[in-house]
Amino acid sequence: MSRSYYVTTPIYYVNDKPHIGHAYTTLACDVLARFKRLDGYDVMFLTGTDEHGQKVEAAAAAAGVDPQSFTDKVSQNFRDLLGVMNYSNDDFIRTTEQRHVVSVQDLWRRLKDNGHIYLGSYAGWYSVRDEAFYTETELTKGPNGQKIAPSGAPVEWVEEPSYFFDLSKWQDRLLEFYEANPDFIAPESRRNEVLSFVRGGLKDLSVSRTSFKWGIPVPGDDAHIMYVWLDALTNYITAVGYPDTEGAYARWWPADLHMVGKDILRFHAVYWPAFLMGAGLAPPKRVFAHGWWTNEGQKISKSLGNVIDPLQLVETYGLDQVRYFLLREVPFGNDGDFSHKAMVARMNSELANDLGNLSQRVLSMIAKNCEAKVPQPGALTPADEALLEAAEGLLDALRAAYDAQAFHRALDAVFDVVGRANRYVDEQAPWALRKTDPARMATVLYTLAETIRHVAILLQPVMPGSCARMLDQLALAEDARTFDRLGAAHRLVPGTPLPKPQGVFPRWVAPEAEATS
Ligand code: ME8
Repeated sequence: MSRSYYVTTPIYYVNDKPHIGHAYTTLACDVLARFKRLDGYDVMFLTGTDEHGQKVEAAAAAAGVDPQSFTDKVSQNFRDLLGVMNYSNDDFIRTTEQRHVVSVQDLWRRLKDNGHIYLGSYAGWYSVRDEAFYTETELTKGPNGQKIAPSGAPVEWVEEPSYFFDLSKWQDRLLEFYEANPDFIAPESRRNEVLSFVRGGLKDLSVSRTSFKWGIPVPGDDAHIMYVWLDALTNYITAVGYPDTEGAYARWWPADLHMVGKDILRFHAVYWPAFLMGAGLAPPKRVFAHGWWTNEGQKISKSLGNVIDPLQLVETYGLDQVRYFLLREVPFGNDGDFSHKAMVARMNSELANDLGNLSQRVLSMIAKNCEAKVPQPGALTPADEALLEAAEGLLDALRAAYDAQAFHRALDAVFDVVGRANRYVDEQAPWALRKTDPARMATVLYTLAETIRHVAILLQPVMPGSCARMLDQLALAEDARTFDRLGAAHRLVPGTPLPKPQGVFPRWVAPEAEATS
């Protein structure tokens, strides 16, 4: 059986439309899924929507519709985004689906049977916006003196009967688990935050609510609705067939990676492994918490009216330009700022000038001077060999970078080779060789075409559409674009006819400039 890779996004609340932050997390997973597929893995890439809980119930009430119709409608916006962003997910889970209700209730029963759930009553602070409980000491004072959660969200006092999960008993087992699995939480700084949170002691967790109805009932006690995070986290096993623990579950679980934003790390790195271990199931292999996007330096929020709509970004700058920018602009894990200026700078300098021009120049010279066929190379010089070696060495560097979720490092490595190729064009000056040494010109152009083949194959996960067009122009068959075709053994075949070259990465043109030109 081939190697498998199971990657998940958070499932997004359907209280509102998707924005750049949601698009970002799913993009990162899409790139990993595509990279692994091209590298010969069987991949399961899951995303979906989190449709229960008080926050969604309140949003439906505010919209004046029943929660089910409301979630049907808003969830559709997230499914539409998949097409807009060219995501390659294998499944889309909604927590209102029957398969999920069955799965969550089964997990509950296991936890109950194993003695980890007991009935009590909760009196404390709750934030509907975060769907999280807070202790008094975690709260701070807001601008009007009211209590607020660390996230800035308002909190309310809640007192009601509640079932509890015995989280307080899991401190040592969790710490042992983190110790034994040093790669479980990334990046390192986030891992340290989780470790110190757990070392500080854990309180039992309220896992049911009685004050609203929109959720999955507790088996055997309908007055209680399951805490939305217990419901939501379980999606990751529902999608691989749980409660059936053979078949798909045995194939995919434990997940290789849960990708999340830093806001929800605690749920994934503390509660989720404890629930799973409590139910006798294996915890996931890794949780990566990425950073936060701001818009032109400002926090993104509905009240500021600066929410970035991914569809609008794509319409303005182009899909692959946006995909590239989001993963290139900041080291993955750090916070990032979206600005028009930064977007245009990367689009014009790196994509249009460095990569687009390289390909366009080389292919035009081949079209003009080599009868529009892959040129026939002669003996390679050390300069040719150095460039080819750099291109052929990329795969190993990229594997390491992607396994560490270091998207920026992967892109840096590829663009380093693009830079070398551009310098090589200038040094070798194939246009001058046309008259003086056409055989040498053919070798130089061949070396460049082969470098472009590597670059375009390796950039497919990030810019699938544009790279497909680049590879079409090298007349590379669809089934010759996987990573096992990289390297010297599968070089371009001299004499292969090439189509007419076309630009792949347009420069940004301001709308007014376009109108007057
Ligand atoms: O938390 N920058 O759903 P959610 C970067 N339903 N990423 C951002 C972002 C920003 N400004 N804003 C949002 C939930 N995100 C739960 C998850 S999982 C079992 C349940 C991304 O709709 C980021 O991935 O509030 C963050 O973790 C997620 O959206 C929160 O989405």
